[in-house]
Amino acid sequence: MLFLSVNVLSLQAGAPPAHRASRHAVVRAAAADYLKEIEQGPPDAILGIAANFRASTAENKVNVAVGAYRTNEGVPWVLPSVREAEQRILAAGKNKEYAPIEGLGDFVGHAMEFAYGKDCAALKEGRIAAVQTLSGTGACRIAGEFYSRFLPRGTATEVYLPDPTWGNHVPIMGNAGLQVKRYRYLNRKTNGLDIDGLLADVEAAPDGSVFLLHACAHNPTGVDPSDAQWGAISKAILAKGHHVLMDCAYQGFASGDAEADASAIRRFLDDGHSLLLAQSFAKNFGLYGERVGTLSVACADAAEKERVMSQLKLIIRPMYSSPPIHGALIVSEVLGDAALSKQYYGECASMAARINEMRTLLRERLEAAGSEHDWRHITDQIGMFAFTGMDAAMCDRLTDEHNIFLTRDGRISVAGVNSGNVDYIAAAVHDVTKGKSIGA
Ligand code: PLA
Repeated sequence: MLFLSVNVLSLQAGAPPAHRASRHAVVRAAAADYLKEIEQGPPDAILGIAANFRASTAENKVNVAVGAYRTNEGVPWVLPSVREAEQRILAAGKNKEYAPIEGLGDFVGHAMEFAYGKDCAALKEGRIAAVQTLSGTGACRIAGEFYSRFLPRGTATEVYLPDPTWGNHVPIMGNAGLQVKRYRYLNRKTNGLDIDGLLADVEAAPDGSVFLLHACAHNPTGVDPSDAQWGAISKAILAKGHHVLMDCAYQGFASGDAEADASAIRRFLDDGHSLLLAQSFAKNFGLYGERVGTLSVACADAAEKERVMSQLKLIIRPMYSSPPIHGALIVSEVLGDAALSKQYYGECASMAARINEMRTLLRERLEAAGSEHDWRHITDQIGMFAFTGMDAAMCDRLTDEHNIFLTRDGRISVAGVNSGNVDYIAAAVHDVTKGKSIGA
């Protein structure tokens, strides 16, 4: 088989002598023996389902797996402000030079003001170290690497992730060499925050552990702490000398207002935490495939910031040298222009509003379909997802029998629901959940 394909290739490539092609095939087969031992790995819990959706030929298939915004017509949306910025970048005839290791300075500056606020004292004092990253995933990965190199306990440091959390957090932190632990987050009976469990776990963790917190619109639960609860969490973490990694992948999607959604970040900075922030522009700017984000570190002063910056660059350079520029130019253009920025905030709010309408509609249609479950959590939760309480068997039935593709933890990306498919989804969810208990 190997010989055959090599020979076919060599014929296509202008037929080099057959004996040379065969010799290459033999050499490759021997040298590549180790590849035969490689086991098939499992598909990704989220992106693997997106691949199954693409592969499905069912006409009525529905994708509510990945957190990617869709219009009410069910198609991806490039924000008009983003389109406008792209036109301007094209018209300006920008070159394609490498960005510096730490990314484009203008972009990083705007991104920091977006997260911490234009009036942020720490920014004005020049004590926030910040680098452009390969979106939120890249930011989390560099944060993990930074912790494992520089925290006093290094790779022995425990990093506590909420239970549940975005599935990729676990291997990201594990691959950085840290000890992955969990803290209680969702009370599955009430579908609310398990604040007592959370605070007890903060208290029980070894001093100086890392706590990863979702800045807003928690994925997958859609349950965020209240203001008072954030206050209690902040106090408890400070008392134990823990470090905080805020993962901010949905700023603007919780309330529709990116400023309001930054309140936990700003509170934690003001409270004086040992704080890292992983910021993504994938969802709120619709720049998924552009891979644009930042990692920032709150430092004591400008000199400390310089030292931290030097080390972040030493982590990045051997990994991927420098980040891509296109998405960063777009964000910079939008946030650097008052009118375009205002337009952007409106567009972001419209995405959040459509998702909220779909929450209401989905709950209504479930009730109209005759479901006797209490679906209030669908409208209580915020952000991109509904954490429905369906178990893996129910999710499998939704996919196998109804061609509705979702993650097996019962999470529905509400951004994929629209007025054209909501009745179908509601009827199918009712079908797989009737007579069974959900949640808990
Ligand atoms: N952090 C959280 C909490 C996320 O939910 C996601 C994306 C990221 C970081 C990383 O996003 P980025 O690298 O694209 O900036 N979660 C998605 C996609 C939307 C995914 O799994 O990659 C999800 O469907 O959960």
